[in-house]
Amino acid sequence: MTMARMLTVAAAQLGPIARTDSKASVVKRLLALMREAKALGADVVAYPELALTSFFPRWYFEDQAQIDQFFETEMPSPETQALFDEAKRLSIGFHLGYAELVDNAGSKRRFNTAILVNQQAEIIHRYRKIHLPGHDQHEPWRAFQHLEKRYFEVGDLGFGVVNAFGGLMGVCICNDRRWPESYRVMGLQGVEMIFIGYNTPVHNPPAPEHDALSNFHNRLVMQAGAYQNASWVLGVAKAGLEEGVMQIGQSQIIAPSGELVAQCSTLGDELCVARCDLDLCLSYKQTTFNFERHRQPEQYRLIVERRGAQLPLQNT
Ligand code: CDV
Repeated sequence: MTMARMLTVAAAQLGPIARTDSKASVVKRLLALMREAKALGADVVAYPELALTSFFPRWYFEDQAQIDQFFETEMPSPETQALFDEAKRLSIGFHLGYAELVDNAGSKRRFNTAILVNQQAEIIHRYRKIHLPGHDQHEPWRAFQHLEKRYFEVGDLGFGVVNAFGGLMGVCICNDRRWPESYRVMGLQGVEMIFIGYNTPVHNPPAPEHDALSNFHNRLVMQAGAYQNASWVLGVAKAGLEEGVMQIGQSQIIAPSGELVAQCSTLGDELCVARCDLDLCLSYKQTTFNFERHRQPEQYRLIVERRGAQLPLQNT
């Protein structure tokens, strides 16, 4: 008989963060959510992408010093130390997204990063966002910018999976969730829970006809990713009207069956909590998605050999 492996997780959705809000004031909000998560029995609390500041890629800055104010040069940093201290005191793990500035003897690299921290407040996993959406030049015609391609480098750590919290944990960030490859690379390492923080504007300037489908697409990709890779998925939003830009909420916890088991209902600071049996992954991993038995990687070569679509030659 299979024993259940229960992990109680809380998706800690954040409401808007103003540009003038200090990191210290945001950390106070994160601490309040952490304490509430613990009181509700959570073993792990998950915060969104770039959780310490307003979503700054919406602005075009020329002054690098101004951009760098949104970044952390160390973790824990003086402002976030309190999070690590409280996590250790409460014995709760956490997932945190933030802007990471790596300074190697004067050579600076910037990443959109998320970490997993265990109940002893040790960083046990780091992921740097790979699918960076948006553009790298100022495009004034847009209602707001999306300059992730300007402010961040493509992540260099791959889609790793780590043994933590009694199971196999993975992380990807926001736009990564729209790409089946993100989930599959983790699925091929046996992932059992995937943490995904996001900042998703309702309005998509290059394709406004998609706006009405923003919440649907959010659910669609995460439910498909969970089911097709037999893994739990936690999606955590920074939501609401932030500096004039409306962002979707619907932070959610999805089972390996693809079913939604918990979801936030506001656009503010809010927890949704689920008691997740990691062993629920097994029946999918051993049957429909038994990769070893059913996958045909030789037939998928184009996925790694080709980036963009090339049309087949016409028959003449
Ligand atoms: N932060 C993001 O990666 N946002 C993108 C938006 C720009 C489409 C997303 O995929 O939600």
